[in-house]
Amino acid sequence: RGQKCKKWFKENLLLLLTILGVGLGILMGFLMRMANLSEQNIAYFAFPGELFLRMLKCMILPLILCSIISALAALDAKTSGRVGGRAVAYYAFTTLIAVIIGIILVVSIHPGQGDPSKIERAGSSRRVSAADSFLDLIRNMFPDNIAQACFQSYNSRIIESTVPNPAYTPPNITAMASTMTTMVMNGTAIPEEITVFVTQGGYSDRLNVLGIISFSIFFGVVLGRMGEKGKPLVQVFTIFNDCIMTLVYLIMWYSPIGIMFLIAGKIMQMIDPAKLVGQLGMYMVTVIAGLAIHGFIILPGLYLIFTRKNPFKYIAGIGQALVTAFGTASSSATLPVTIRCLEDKNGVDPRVARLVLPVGATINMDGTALYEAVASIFIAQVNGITLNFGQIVAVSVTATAASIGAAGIPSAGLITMVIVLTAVGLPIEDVTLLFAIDWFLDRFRTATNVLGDSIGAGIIDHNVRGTLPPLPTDYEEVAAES
Ligand code: DAS
Repeated sequence: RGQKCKKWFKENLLLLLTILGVGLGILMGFLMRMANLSEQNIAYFAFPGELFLRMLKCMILPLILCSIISALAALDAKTSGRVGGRAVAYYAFTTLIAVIIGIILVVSIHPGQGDPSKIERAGSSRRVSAADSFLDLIRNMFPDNIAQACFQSYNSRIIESTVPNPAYTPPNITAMASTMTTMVMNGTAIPEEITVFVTQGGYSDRLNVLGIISFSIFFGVVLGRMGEKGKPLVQVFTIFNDCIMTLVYLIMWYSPIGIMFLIAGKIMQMIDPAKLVGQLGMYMVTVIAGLAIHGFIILPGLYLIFTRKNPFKYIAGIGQALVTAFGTASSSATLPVTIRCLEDKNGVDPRVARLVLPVGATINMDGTALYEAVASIFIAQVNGITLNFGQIVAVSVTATAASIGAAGIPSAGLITMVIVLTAVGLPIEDVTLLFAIDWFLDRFRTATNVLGDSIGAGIIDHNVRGTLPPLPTDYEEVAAES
């Protein structure tokens, strides 16, 4: 019995430390609020958290490239077509269910009180200080995008500080809010510009993940069809992928510290919690209730139906990925951890995990779709507008589409929601009513997004098990090793 307990503890040590990190982060955040630090000093204080996010983001480009290419090259086109087809069908089905849950809840709970003046708008811009240049130096030692780092010279803040360029403000919500508000106020906020802002602008998420994915899919299919001639290159990508996965494992041991500071920094930044709950309490309850129904009932139910296996044991295996999603509020940054958890803990075939998860992390966002449906109908309610059935259908379709378009980065769901508001003629600037609480709700919807991707990979893995060609030997070594 003692042995069993010791083994369990050893296997879950990192998860326990990370959960402890979340708890300490919340405690530290509320304690540090009393110090009333300036926004600048909060950013300095939370710097260890920002480095954690940058380390994970640095893994995204090489990981997506190698995992998709090595997985596709290891499968014949017919099999990967089957795996891909099932993945897309699962994504469409679960995202639509999430949107319907969101709409039913927000219409029945009706959290909007019909008076926008009651809710404090967030959003103030800030100039970058010369001191940021030092932190930028460190930031550039942790490139969050290798491709970018290859060409990016050290962008000194001192030049930037005269003309604060929205693309260079650090990742805090107020900077994003001010850029967003500016774009909204002077009427330039056309959806594609917003999407461009979300995928191209922001603080480091210039990485166009969808572009990387489509390139990797085409390249992997072609490489797979080259047979023996392509083998050496397949080996290169497979070994490259193993190196990245090992780096990810090392980064994961930093997550308790990283997530502690990420959460503490956010708590120190937020406006007065009592005011938040007063103005947006029912709205938060509606969103979190919807995500909980989807995450604890629908997704495990689907897993049980399609695999006849215990869903909660499967979910326990991705605990580290869920906590990382909660801590970083970015499914893309969590992707390396998600892949690792599914391969190591849940025994998902590496070729399925590495093909399905990168695509899922980018286009399958159940939490985001549910959130955008709830938030846009909430904005209608706050403005005393009752949407008719046709508009509700428009909300569900555009919320699904916007969640596909949203990048897996913090607050992507809030920014792309402009597409939904535009579709039903709601005031776009009312997005700023939701900025103040978005950093908190984003964590729940990102964890739901990652859960949805992982459950999907588990169902597809079960579905195609036994029909895949035998695992190539170099994969076996990795599977054994990890
Ligand atoms: N933070 C996004 C993600 O990484 C989700 C969202 O903003 O809705 O999945």
